Amino acid sequence: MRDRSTSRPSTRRRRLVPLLALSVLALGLGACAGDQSALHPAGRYAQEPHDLIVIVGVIALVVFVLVQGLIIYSAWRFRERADDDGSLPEQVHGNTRLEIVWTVIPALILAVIAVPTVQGIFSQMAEPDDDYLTIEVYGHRWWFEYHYPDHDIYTANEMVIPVGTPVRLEMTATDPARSADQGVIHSFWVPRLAGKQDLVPGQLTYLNLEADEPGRYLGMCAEYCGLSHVNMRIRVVAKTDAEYQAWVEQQTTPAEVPEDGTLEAEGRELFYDLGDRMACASCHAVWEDGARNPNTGPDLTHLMSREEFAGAIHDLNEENLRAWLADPESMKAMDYERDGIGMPNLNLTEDELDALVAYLLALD
Ligand code: HEC
Ligand SMILES: [Cu+2]
Repeated sequence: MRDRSTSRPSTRRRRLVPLLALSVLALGLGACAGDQSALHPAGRYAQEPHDLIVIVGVIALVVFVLVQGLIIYSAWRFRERADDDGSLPEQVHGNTRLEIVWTVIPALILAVIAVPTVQGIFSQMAEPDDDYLTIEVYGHRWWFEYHYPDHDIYTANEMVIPVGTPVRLEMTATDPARSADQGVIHSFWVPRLAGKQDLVPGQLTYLNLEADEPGRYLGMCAEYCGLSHVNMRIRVVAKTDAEYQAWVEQQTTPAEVPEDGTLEAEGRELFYDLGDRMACASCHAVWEDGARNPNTGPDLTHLMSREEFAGAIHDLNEENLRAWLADPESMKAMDYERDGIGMPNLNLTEDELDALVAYLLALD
């Protein structure tokens, strides 16, 4: 009786181990196949790191099989036998030729891998040969801002690009002159479109990307940058040439000023003046005329042309917008009082919320 009760759980545990290992493997492989996988490249700049992963993976597999095979073979070949006389196998100390061989082979492997690796690093950053589009990328705590110098478009969270055109990103972290955010290092990573590159305060870094097919490509900040690092996502929206031209047209058109007497017009007034509270316009630009300038927060001129907001973590709809304005910190981890970073709670009344939400929803 006693024996059975003690042996049972351990057998069960032994059965659980391979099951657990299998589920971990399945989870891991599942992650590799997803929308955000470097193993599923969607353009030439993602193809390079992908091919490198394959080359290194194959070499690693060969080394793994060889070494493990030798270990298993030795364990089996020199196993204890019933007719052992108890004497030890012949003991040897060192083998110069063998040691040179197993030092030279890895060195050669590394030298061979270094060639495509170094080439790849440079091609991710070098000026593309064909005509390309330049986009300036600013990493803020905790959202990405995009500026298109050719059209003077400012936008946030979603980077819109034309398919089949190389895009050259000129990246840096927050300009301290613009924000209380003194700038920390972020990293831009959209696995299906390119390699990964840091955004460094006070310095420009470069990264090329390109999408072969229209679609939405997911990415994220890949360098720990504080409280809401995990809420700092990237969406690259690749459009056909015609769609992209239409987008440029829309973005280079100033925002419409709502008609007097409407709820939207009331919202617009509040946007510029909230009495003794900080006005929205002290951090956000809605471009109506004159020069287009960036501000501390995301540009809202064509807010509703985007699908997501707040670091691309929330769907952009009326309900979420209202919740955001009512209490931003309930929607995204940040502490404006303490850090001066992010969006403060402006204690808006229900009426103010109605008007501001109506105004924002009209910014398309
Ligand atoms: C002190 C500066 C500040 C003030 C004042 C402020 N905001 Fe913001 N707001 C921000 C910052 C910073 C973000 C980006 C937060 C993030 O995503 O982490 C933001 C995000 C937003 C967003 C989401 C935009 C996007 O694309 O992600 C909206 C909409 C918005 N604010 C509207 C308003 C309105 C309306 C007001 C006035 C009632 C207001 N804000 C007042 C700083 C401010
Ligand atoms: Cu970041």
